[in-house]
Amino acid sequence: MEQEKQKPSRLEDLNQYEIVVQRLLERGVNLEEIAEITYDLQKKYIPELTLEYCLIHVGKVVKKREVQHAVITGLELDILAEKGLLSEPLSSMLLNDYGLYGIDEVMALSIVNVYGSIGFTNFGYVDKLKPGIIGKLDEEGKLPGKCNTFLDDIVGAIAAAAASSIAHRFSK
Ligand SMILES: [Ca+2]
Ligand SMILES: [Ca+2]
Repeated sequence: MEQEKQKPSRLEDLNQYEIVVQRLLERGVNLEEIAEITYDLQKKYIPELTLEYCLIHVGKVVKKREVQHAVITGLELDILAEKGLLSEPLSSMLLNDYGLYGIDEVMALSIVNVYGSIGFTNFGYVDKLKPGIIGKLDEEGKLPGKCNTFLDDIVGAIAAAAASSIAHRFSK
């Protein structure tokens, strides 16, 4: 495995990184579980891939300011929906994960977008198959009073973006 240089860029926010990791944890998701999806997406292309390497790339994705903004916004909407603090019709749409509501997927695309077109393919795959923690979040979101409408797409998008980040490094 090649060495990863850890240089901060203006696109990254390390303070907000801690907040975002904590928010995800509070919603029942840790970065390792996201890395497992990334690993599943990429292992067929890169036999020497390790879970640790996937976790590094998940971390890189979550350090990006643009990604952090999507996570913070999406999770907040899920939480407000659970607390009954949103007005209608949005409240029912989010609590019932209304099938024709696609703003959660659109927001997730803003995460995937950071890594170009491979990201979209990976996200489509994850969105369809709901592997690992995403399937769990999907089921949990169906419980009364629980809302994971934004969370499942955000997790899928981070995993897909990390897979794309890895793919870019190996496509030389
Ligand atoms: Ca949706
Ligand atoms: Ca969703």
